[in-house]
Amino acid sequence: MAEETKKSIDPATIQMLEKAARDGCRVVFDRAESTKACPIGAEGNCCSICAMGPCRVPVPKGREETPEQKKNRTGVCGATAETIAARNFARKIAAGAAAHGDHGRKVTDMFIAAAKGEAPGYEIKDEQKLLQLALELGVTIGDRSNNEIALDVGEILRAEFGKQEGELLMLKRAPLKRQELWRKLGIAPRGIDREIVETMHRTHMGVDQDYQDLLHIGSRCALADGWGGSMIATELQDVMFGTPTPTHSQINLGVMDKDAVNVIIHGHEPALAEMLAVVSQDPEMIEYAKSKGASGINLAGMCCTANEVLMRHGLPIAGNFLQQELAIVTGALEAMIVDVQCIMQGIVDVAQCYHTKIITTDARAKIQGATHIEFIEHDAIESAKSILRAAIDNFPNRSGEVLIPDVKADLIAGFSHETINYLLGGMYRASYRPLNDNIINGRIRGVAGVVGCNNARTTHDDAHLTMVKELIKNDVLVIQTGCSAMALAKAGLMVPEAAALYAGPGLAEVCETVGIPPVLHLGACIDNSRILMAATAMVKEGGLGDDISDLPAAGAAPEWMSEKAITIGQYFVASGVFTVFGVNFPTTGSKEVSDFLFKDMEDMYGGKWAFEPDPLEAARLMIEHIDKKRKALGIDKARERVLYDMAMRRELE
Ligand code: NFS
Repeated sequence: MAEETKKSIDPATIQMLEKAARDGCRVVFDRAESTKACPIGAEGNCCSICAMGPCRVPVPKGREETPEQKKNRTGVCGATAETIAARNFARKIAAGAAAHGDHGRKVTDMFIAAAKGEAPGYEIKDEQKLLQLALELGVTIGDRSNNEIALDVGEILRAEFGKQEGELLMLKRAPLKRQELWRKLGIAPRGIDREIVETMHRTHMGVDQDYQDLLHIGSRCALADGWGGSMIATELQDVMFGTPTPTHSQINLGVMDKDAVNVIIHGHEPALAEMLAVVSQDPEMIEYAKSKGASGINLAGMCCTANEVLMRHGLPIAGNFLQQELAIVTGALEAMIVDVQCIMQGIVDVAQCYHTKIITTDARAKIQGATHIEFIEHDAIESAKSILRAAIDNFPNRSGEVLIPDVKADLIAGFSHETINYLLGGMYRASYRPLNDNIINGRIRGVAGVVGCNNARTTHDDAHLTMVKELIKNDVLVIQTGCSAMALAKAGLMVPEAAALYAGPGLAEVCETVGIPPVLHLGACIDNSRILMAATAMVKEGGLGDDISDLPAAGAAPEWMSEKAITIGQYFVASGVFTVFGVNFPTTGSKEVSDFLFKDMEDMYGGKWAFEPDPLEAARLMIEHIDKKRKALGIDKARERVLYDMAMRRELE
């Protein structure tokens, strides 16, 4: 038991780890013990991009290196430790941007198909957002139909992926000063695919071998994700599936139902999940489930697909990244339906210990040993039904012990940046003014975006929870996405009542007045683009400087693991945000590269990286940064003076 508690702070996870051990089933936590991380690779000191290597160039431990020794510490081609670390880092950025970008492209394709009437079942749900996008992109509205407008919008945005020159259209959303800075530094991305390809080319053997230059073009590639691929995905998903509004749901393995056909949809792209949400309500499908002896169909999400359907349908979440195998360990999961990203190959092995069917549905992501039933968007309803039928057919195959942890928490999610606007200002005067005012008067000290994954090399959920509690205790409003949001939701911090329990007095007062939790769930990881938009809205509202880098704000991914997280971190930094990562950092093997990321970038971008595995210390760094920005804005004194007299309370209300 003591061992298990080191692995996770989540009681549902601990209970399932014990069951997995009893059932003789190996899960990710076991593999993390038996497979040690390579310390040289972890620090960025291993180059495997050509067949003369892999070359390992670790810093000698415990002795001072002479200049001569350092000079000789290179790969066979002569690449220095700096080049190797920077090249590895830039490649991670390219991979993350490719993952988000390809998600965005798929959404764009579907959006166009829906506009042409070639994807029955999908339609324009948010007309207002469509029209706003059309205005922004210069698409004629007139008396044209929504589908005609959507077709133009979709085609303009699809062209962003293959664009060869100029700059991405959505860069214009950023504060003017930021746009000018990107142009001046030569990092305004041209086309999404172009930046990814160029980064892959430059990091090929024998091309760009200047670490500063490599990190710089890494920024351009990352910006093509944040203000490109991810932002396009978020925008078009909102138009097609609806812009999220606050919705109540539940989270953790306890949302599974032992009497029903349990189906988990896991991955990232919402197209199939949206359809499953619809067809799982279909009386014909429910009858079919009953004919197999089940009480009905229970659909839940996992990882970012979960966030997508939670935000828009209030569908429950079974868990975050490190819980994917544990849902199978319950013995009550009929099918895990996956699409792309963050799907551990280990689920197939774990499923062999139980009756669960692993169903891959995307042509881009097949797994040996899984059943592949491709989801056809053009015939979405029938296609989703056939996938669901396969899950239902598996219900009678349950065998062995069924144990669903009786652990779940309530949460309120669905805080798109439009919703935050509306909630704060009200329908007739929607604006970020109240947020800015409360930051200026010091009730809210600043804003922190805490995002990212779980990582089996550190206690599951612990760093997320510790960091966020510390931030809100210090009156920092926390906005979240991804698996980090799920960690906080599981711990009960995403309900309005959490403000009184955990937030500092200023933040609690604002949350109670508006009726929001102190920790706001903004969606999936691609929805980090919503954080960029929220930050921009704060700048444009006025009173907090004229660039994102002026805001009393910070970002963090305390349990990151995926390459996408590095891309997100880099576009936060290049957008002017101080960003702290935990667990480990892939350049610590090169002092020069780390110094460049942790120090010099601030002079260039106004934002920089930091690495701090201790979540309390990391929170302290973020608060220190927020206070530094408050001081620069001249609003540091306001915080000291905050006393809540009746007039101020009335003004708040
Ligand atoms: Ni983000 Fe979402 Fe989770 Fe990490 Fe994976 S699910 S896109 S990468 S693990 S937060």
